[in-house]
Amino acid sequence: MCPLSQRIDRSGGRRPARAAWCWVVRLLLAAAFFSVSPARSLAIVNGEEAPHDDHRFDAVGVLVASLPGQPGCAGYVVGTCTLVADNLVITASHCLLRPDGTEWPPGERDFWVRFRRGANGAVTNSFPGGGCSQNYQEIRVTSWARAGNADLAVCTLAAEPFHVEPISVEYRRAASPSDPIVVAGWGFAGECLGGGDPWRLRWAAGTLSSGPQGAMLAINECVFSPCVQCVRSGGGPEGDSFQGWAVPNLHDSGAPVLAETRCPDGSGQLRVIGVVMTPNFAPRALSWHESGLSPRLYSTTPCDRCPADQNDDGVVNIQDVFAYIADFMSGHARADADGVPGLTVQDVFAFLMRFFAGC
Ligand SMILES: [Ca+2]
Repeated sequence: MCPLSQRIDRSGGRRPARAAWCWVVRLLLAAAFFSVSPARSLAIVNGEEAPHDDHRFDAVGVLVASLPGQPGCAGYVVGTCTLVADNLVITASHCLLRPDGTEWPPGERDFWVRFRRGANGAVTNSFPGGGCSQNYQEIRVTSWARAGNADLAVCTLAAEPFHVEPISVEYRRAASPSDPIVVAGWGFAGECLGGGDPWRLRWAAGTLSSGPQGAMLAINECVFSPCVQCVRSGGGPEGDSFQGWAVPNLHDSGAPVLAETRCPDGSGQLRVIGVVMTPNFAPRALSWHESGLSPRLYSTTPCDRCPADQNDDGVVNIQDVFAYIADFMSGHARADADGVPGLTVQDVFAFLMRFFAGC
């Protein structure tokens, strides 16, 4: 047998031969461990913990339900959500519903959003369950609206969180199956549904699944049955154990599906392109705009794009004016240019001012 702890050799002589093969076995086991672990860590199932110093992930909050009148820290986790404007979070609407899919009667549940960065700037990257603490921010949801045709909801918070920058929704670029994505959520970490360590903010990189990307984003081709099984290999750049797809788990419902844009200054900008509905699918954030619901959401200009380059071809010319007119007339969210949600004539003026200002 191979002992788990090394006994100190006080004789000063050579170690017995058995100790030599023990170390070989240990080295082989260590090599096997380190060759498997990094690959597995690339999926959100067993995903990597969000770094404390990456402020972009501060906008990803844990959604908590409590009995009326009780604080969020006395409640239970129902999903994940993302701050997309000063006091608005987007999530999956089923997180806010009863298990049978109907709405809670008025006054039967309060909802709260817990952000990992406290008002003092410190980060607590885990939800402690029951018990209250001052180390993070919990803000009550005062109202919420949901899209009738998509599993999307937008919640209005009672206050704006301190030190948390919203992640803008992406309305301008259509997602393609090969796009790299990031999923960040507070769900369970295990390879089986509901298994593993819950309620630590983790992220995972991957690509969207193959196939046409309409109102729904297919975020992986793996299933929980009850553990992760992938039906075929995917196209992920990292080639991880789940074939390059981010695989959400229980309580990752409502989590953002994020596209990362490389900015001219070398930084990376995250933008919400969808919201996790199941481990396999996410409705596009654009569905909210297309549903015409209130509160409206405004999509900021990506950091790598000139605001006047409406057709995204890299140059600013008269074609962009035509493209803007077409977007405005069709009601596309790309025409929302003035920073105020919704399309009005003020957006036309805002676009023309950008156009004549150039880039
Ligand atoms: Ca252009």
